[in-house]
Amino acid sequence: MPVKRNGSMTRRKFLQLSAGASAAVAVGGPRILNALVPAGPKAEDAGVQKLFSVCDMCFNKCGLIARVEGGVVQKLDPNPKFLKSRGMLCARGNAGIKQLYDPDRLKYPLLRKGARGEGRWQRLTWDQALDYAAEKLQKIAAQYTRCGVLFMAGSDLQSRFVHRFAEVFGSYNVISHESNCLLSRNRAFLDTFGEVPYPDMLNCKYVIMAGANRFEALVTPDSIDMMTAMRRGCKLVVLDPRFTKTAALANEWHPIKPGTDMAFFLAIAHVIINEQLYDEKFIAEKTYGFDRLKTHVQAYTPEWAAAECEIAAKDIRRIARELAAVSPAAMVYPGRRSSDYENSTQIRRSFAIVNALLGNWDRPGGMTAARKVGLKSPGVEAPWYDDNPEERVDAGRVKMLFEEEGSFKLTRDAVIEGKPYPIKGWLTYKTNPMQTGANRRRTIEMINKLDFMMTVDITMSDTAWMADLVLPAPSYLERQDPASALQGSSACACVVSRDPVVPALFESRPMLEIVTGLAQRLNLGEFFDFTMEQYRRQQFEKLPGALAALEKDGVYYNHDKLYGVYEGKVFKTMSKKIELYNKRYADLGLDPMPVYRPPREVGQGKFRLVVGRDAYITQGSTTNNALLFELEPENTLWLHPVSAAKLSIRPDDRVEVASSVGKGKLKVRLTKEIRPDTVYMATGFGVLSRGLSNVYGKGACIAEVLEDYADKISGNMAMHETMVTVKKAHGS
Ligand SMILES: Nc1nc2c(c(=O)[nH]1)N[C@H]1C(S)=C(S)[C@@H](COP(=O)(O)OP(=O)(O)OC[C@H]3O[C@@H](n4cnc5c(=O)[nH]c(N)nc54)[C@H](O)[C@@H]3O)O[C@H]1N2
Ligand SMILES: Nc1nc2c(c(=O)[nH]1)N[C@H]1C(S)=C(S)[C@@H](COP(=O)(O)OP(=O)(O)OC[C@H]3O[C@@H](n4cnc5c(=O)[nH]c(N)nc54)[C@H](O)[C@@H]3O)O[C@H]1N2
Ligand code: SF4
Ligand SMILES: [Mo]
Repeated sequence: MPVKRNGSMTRRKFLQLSAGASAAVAVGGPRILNALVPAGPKAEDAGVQKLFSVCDMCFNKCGLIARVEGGVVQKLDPNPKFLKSRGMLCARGNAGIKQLYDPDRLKYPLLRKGARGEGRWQRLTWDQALDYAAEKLQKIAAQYTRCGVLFMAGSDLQSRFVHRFAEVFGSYNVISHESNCLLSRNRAFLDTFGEVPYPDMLNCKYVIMAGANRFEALVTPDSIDMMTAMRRGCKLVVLDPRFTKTAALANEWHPIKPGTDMAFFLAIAHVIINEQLYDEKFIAEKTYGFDRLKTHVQAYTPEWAAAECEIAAKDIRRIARELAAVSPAAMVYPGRRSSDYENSTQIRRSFAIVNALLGNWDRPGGMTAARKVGLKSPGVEAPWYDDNPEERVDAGRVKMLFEEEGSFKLTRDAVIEGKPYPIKGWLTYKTNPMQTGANRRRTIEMINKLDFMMTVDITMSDTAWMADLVLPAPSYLERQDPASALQGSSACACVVSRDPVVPALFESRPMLEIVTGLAQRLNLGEFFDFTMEQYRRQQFEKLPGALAALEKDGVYYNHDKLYGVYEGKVFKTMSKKIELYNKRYADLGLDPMPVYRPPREVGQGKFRLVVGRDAYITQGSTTNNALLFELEPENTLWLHPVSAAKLSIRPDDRVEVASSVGKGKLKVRLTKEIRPDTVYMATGFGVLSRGLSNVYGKGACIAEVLEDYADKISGNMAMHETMVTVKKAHGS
C-alpha cells in the first residue's frame, strides 16, 4: 500500500500504518529509495514493555517512557520521575513516534550523482561510503592542511564524537549550532557574572520576559515553572513585538519597538539606582563599577526610553518599582535565543546588569549557578600537526568569539572568501544550516566552494540535499547514547542517557560508529578504540549509584544545595565581582557598559522581519513530521491589518516578501497580534529537498529572506536586522 503523502494523515491512520503496512517511498525519484516501515506485532510477542528514554525532538531532553509492543513503539508517555520536564511531554515530544516511523527516513548511504541539489543519488554500501569519505578527507588534508575540513554538529549527545574526531583528525574548525542561537546571551551573562546562570523561575515573584516566548518556545523546566509560579502569584511582564501565547497569558504585554530593549532596561536601571531601590550591602560586596554605572544611566530616564521603545514612562517607572519591591525574588529572564541584533551582547548585558541590581544572584527566585553533577568527560590526547595554520578560520573577525563554538556566519564568510586559508571539506551532523542559517544563498555559495560535503541526518534535510555524501543515522529511540549532565535550575542537576527502545531501522548507523569507521581508515583508529558501553562506564566512574538510578527512574539526580553556593567564593570575572562595568571590554575598545544606539531604521514602505518559535515546530526541522505537519501544514506571513490595507492586501492573499538577499511567496495572515512595522513567519518551510515529501512545496523559506548580519562582539547571527517589502503576489 503506498503511503499517503500529501493529504492529512490522522493519528489512527498513522498507527495502522506503522503497525502493519509496508510502504514505498521515494527521495528524488521513485527509483532511489524503497523501504519498508516495520512489520506489525506478531501475536506471540504481544506483551507491552515500558522503556525509559529521553526525548530528542528538541534539545530539552525531557524524560519519556516508550510503550513497546511486539518490537513496535506504540506510544510515548512522559516520565513522571523526571523532574526537569515536570512530567511533561509536549506535542513535538508525542510526535517523536512519527520521527521513528517516518517513510521519509534516510535508509542507506547515498552518493550524489547529478549537480548539487539536483536530487540524483546512488546507493552505496557502508564500506563504500566510508572509504569514499576517508579518501576525500585525506585528499583535502594533504592539499589544504587538516584545518581545510570544517566540522559542524548540532545539539546532540553524540556531537562530542564529532568534536573528538575533528580534534584527532587535526582541524580546529568546529562549529556548533550555538552561533545561530544563544551565544550573545551567553557572552553577556558570562561577562557579567562570570558564568551563565539558570533562572529559578519556580520561586520567582516577578519576571520580565523580553525577546523570549517561554509558553511556545519550550524550555524545561522554565516553561512549566513559570506557569506554576504564576499560579502562586508571580507577575509576568512580556515585551515582544508579537502577541505570542506567552504574551497572551502574561499579566502585561508591551509591544516594544524591535531592537530597543536596551533603552527599556537602562531606564529600569536608572529608576532602581536613582530611587535607591537596590540592596546596598549586596552592591558593595558583590559588584564592580556601581558608581560608574550610576553616572552612566543618568541620561537614560524613563521619559527618554519611552520615546525609543514606545513603552510609556510611567509604566517603566512602575515596573522598576514593582520589580525591586519583591527582589531578590525578581528577575529579568536571561532569555535563550539571542541571534537577533548586531548589538545583542550589549542588549543582553543590560538584562544582566538589572539582575545584578536586583541582587538576585544565588538566591531563591533569582539567577542560580550551574551545579556540577560529577560526570566525567573522557578526554583525548590528539596528535599535533605541524603544517596547520595558527588559528580557526573565523578568528579575529570579532573581538570575543567563543573558541569552542565559533561562528557559523563568520566561518561561512571565510570559506567563501577563501581567507585566511581555504576550507574545502564540510561534515555536518544533526544540524540543518540550509534552513537555520540566515541567507540561504550564501550557504549555497559556501557549499559550492567545497570539494566534499558529507551530512549525517535522519531525513533528507535541505542540508543533506546539498551534500555529496548523505549518511543515515538512527533516531533517538533506536540508539545508545553517552550520558549527559543537565545542570540547570532547581529541577535539573541530573544525568540522563539513552538506550535503544527498538533496534535501529534500515541501515542507519550512530555517529560513534561512523567516526570510528573513518578513524580506522585514516590511521586514527587508536583514538576510537572503545565501545559506547565502555565510554559510558568511564563517564560514571565517579558516580557510583547513578547507573542504578538511571535504570530504576530513567534519570539520576544530584540533590546538592541550589542557593548559597557562592558564599565565600569569588566570581569568575577579571575583577572577581559581578561586572556592572566590564574591564575586559574597556581594554578591548568595547563599551564597558551598554551604550544605547537606536536600531537601524525600518524605512518607508518596509517592515522588520522577526524570527520566533511556535509550539509545533523545532527550529527548521520538524515541519515534515506527519503528525506535526497536520497541525501546521504551511507558514504564513503575519501582517497587521492597518499595514495590509495600505498595500491593498486582503485576508488569505498570497504575498511576496522580499529583502536585499532573497524572497518568498506565502499566504498572509492578517492579525493585530503583531506591530504594524513588523512581520513574522515560521521557520522550516519552503524547503528545497524533495525528500521531505509532506512539506515540500509548502510555504516560504525564511532563511532565504533573512539577511546575514552578526553580533559585533560574539559573532552570533543577527536575524532581526532584515528589512523587507511586502506586496501581493502575482496570480493571487
Ligand atoms: N530562521 C530561523 N533560523 C534559526 C532559528 C529560528 O528560529 N529561525 N533558530 C536558531 C536557533 S535558536 C537554533 S538552536 C538553531 C538550530 O539549528 P539546527 O542545528 O540546524 O537545528 P534543527 O533545525 O533542529 O536541525 C536539526 C537537524 O538534525 C536532524 N536530526 C534530527 N534528529 C536527528 C538524529 O537523531 N540524528 C541525526 N543525525 N540527525 C537528526 C534533523 O533532520 C535536522 O536536519 O537555528 C537557529 N536559526
Ligand atoms: N516549540 C519549540 N520550543 C523550542 C524550540 C523550538 O524550535 N520550538 N527551540 C528551542 C531553542 S533551540 C531555543 S534557543 C529556544 C528559543 O526560545 P526563545 O528565546 O524564547 O526564542 P524565540 O521563540 O525565537 O522568541 C523570541 C521572541 O522575541 C520576539 N522579538 C523579536 N524582536 C524583538 C525585540 O527586539 N525585542 C523583544 N523584546 N522581543 C523581540 C519575537 O517576536 C519572538 O517571539 O526555544 C527552545 N524551545
Ligand atoms: S520540550 Fe517537547 S520536544 Fe523538547 S524535549 Fe521536551 S518533550 Fe521533547
Ligand atoms: Mo536555540
